Amino acid sequence: MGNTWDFKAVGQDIANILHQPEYDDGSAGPVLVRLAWHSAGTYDAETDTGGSNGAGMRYEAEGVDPANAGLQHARVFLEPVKAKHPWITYADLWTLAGVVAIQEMGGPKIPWTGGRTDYVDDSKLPPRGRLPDGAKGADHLRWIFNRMGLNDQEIVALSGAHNLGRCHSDRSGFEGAWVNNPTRFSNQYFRLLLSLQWKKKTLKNGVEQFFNYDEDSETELMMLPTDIALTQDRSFRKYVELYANDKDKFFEDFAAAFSKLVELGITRDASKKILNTDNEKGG
Ligand code: ZEM
Repeated sequence: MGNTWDFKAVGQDIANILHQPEYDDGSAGPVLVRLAWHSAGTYDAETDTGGSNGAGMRYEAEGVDPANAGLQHARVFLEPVKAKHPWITYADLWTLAGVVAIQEMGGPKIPWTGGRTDYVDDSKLPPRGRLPDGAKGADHLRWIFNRMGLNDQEIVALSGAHNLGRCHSDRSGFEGAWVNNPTRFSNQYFRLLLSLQWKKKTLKNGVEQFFNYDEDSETELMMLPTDIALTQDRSFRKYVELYANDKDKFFEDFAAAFSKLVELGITRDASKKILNTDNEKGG
């Protein structure tokens, strides 16, 4: 590809760094998905501020926001990829990494287009507090996601990313994984939300969370208060039931919502020709 932007080659190299035997459940995938989500989820439609453009987590204000604790691991995993393809912006790299990781972990192909800039526009910087708080309920979720321009169905679909990864007490204060195989993308999260009995427990640090001891696998699985809220709110629950029963519909809706998420607030430089944006590894 020479001097063109070969996103496909980047996607391949992202796929190659996912296997991390020493880290968590053996994969960088889940934390890369969270990096992509937190880079984009600061968007505010009304003021057109925040979003993945600018890759603000490189700087202190956003980088050491407690909401982003742990995401430095994701950024470090991606450094060799950036070093090999220095032309790619961090904003593109982080969002593409999420898309590639989801696909490599068995999830849907997500449409993704490059062209985000790393230019930090001070007038577009998001204040802290724009990402959701797992200790809260349905009203909070709507408040946060409606601000981005996302609706009930998209909130539930995107929450299905909790099929992946785990909570770390030194990052969020919560602990445990949502599903037994947290490096495999599926609709298991929705099925467990409905099929298991979730009991509220207060952790030593005072944080309230829901747990279920799974006899089959002899592991303890967990849900955040916001996850449980999806089953208690009538409008949200309709989609939880839909996705628990129809994996293909979940994959389709998740791909559309995630694609929309990583496009929030993006303006592309029309003077630059974006070549090979059809990311075949991830999108
Ligand atoms: Zn999460 N998420 N999230 N999320 N998330 C965590 C972990 C992961 C919420 C939340 O408070 C938390 C979305 C939505 C929401 C992922 C993806 C996506 C953790 C644990 C918390 C507390 C962090 C830790 O301790 O390391 C809340 C309240 C959400 C509102 C609905 C959306 C949307 C996501 C992507 C589409 C992923 C992949 C993880 C696992 C990270 C890891 O390191 O394993």
